[in-house]
Amino acid sequence: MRMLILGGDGFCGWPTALYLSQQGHEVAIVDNLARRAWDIELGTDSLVPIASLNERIVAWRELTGKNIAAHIGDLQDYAFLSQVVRNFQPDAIVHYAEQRSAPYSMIDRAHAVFTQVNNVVGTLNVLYAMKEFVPDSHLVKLGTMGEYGTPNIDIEEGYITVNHNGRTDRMIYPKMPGSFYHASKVHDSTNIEFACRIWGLRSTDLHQGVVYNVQTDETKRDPRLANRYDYDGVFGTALNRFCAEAAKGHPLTVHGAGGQTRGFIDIRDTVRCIELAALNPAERGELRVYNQFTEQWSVQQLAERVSNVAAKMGIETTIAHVDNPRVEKEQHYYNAKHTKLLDLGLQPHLLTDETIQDLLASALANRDRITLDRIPAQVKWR
Ligand code: NAD
Ligand code: USQ
Repeated sequence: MRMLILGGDGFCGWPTALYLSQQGHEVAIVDNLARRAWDIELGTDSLVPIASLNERIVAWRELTGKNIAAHIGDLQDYAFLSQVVRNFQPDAIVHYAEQRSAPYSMIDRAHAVFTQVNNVVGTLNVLYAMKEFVPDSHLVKLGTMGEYGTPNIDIEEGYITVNHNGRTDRMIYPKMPGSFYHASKVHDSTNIEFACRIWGLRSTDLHQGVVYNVQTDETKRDPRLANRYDYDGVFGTALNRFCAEAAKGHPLTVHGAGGQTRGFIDIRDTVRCIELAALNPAERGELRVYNQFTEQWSVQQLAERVSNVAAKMGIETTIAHVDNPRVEKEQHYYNAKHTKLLDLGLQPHLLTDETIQDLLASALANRDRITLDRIPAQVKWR
């Protein structure tokens, strides 16, 4: 298939581009390299050194003989985006290219506005480019489990049947996002559903949980192919962050009580889910929603898992219940369905001690690159 990876220089996008190329698909990347600029803005960097996008692509070509085209530009620039889409004629457009940090979106008004404009306008431009130049193409859009929030009922995969005053309808599952970033994904989902309904586009909205682990079979093949490893208080996410904290001798930063429960997925399953969705496209006019995670954990459970594995490796850790910078439920019901990708053939990598060990080993090897004062999560929701 011809696969256009929007955001193909990022944490999920780069390993996806390599995986799809390895599977024999024709891959092209669009990215404006904004993520690298946000590291500079925040005074942080990937824990594992990463090569430039150009060096990455050259390394892949040298190793495999396979070419990945790169187009550097912004999704908000419709002339640029529509030209790439028109020329490449993708069978599937995999859309990762958004500002994806909840804390970044909560820094202040300017960062909230930037996040929503970047994400919502970028996605609207993708929809218009599809309508204009590739109406039969399939949009594989990365949404987030955080669109649903933490309701006190089971979470379905996108839709729920509601009985109200004697009448019944299948409706979009209610949303309760936890940050202006998560809200931008809700706005995207609304626009995508509308575009599918009125223009007959096809899309799969992957409501992905928190991604953990860093490297895939492909990114491990050469240091120049290495994936980014975020550990800082703005872009670092639970589990990977706990491993970096353990390696640096920093207490594991559980926010508040630690009963916050989320869906989690290994990066090696992320890349496979994208291929499964692309190989089994939605119908014209259809918006499908798949919940893309494989296990649910509370942050306290994850901190304990990391702490136990670290102990076996001779690393002493403490778990600190820091004041929660966010406004979120710290103890709650959570039961989210996630069978649709399994039905398509996903064979999950469940969280093992070996994966935690690998993350700890990688963080230890790059321990000197961790800046202690970048670790605390300082962005407050209130
Ligand atoms: P990332 O920040 O590492 O990658 C996103 C990439 O998109 C970056 O390379 C960035 O430069 C690019 N980009 C952003 N805005 C752009 C624009 N306007 N034009 C062109 N390029 C742009 O993020 P990630 O962790 O790889 O996440 C990818 C997607 O998956 C995001 O949409 C995110 O919301 C979603 N997601 C991520 C996770 C996770 O845990 N990382 C979990 C669920 C969903
Ligand atoms: N948390 C801690 N300690 C930390 C970091 C986080 O307790 O050091 C807690 C947070 O308070 C939250 C939970 O862990 O309750 C998850 O936070 P996170 O930073 O790991 O992830 P989140 O902000 O939810 O965002 C990440 C990605 C985002 C994606 C989302 C999937 O950055 O792009 O959309 O995971 S989901 O959580 O399902 O919405």
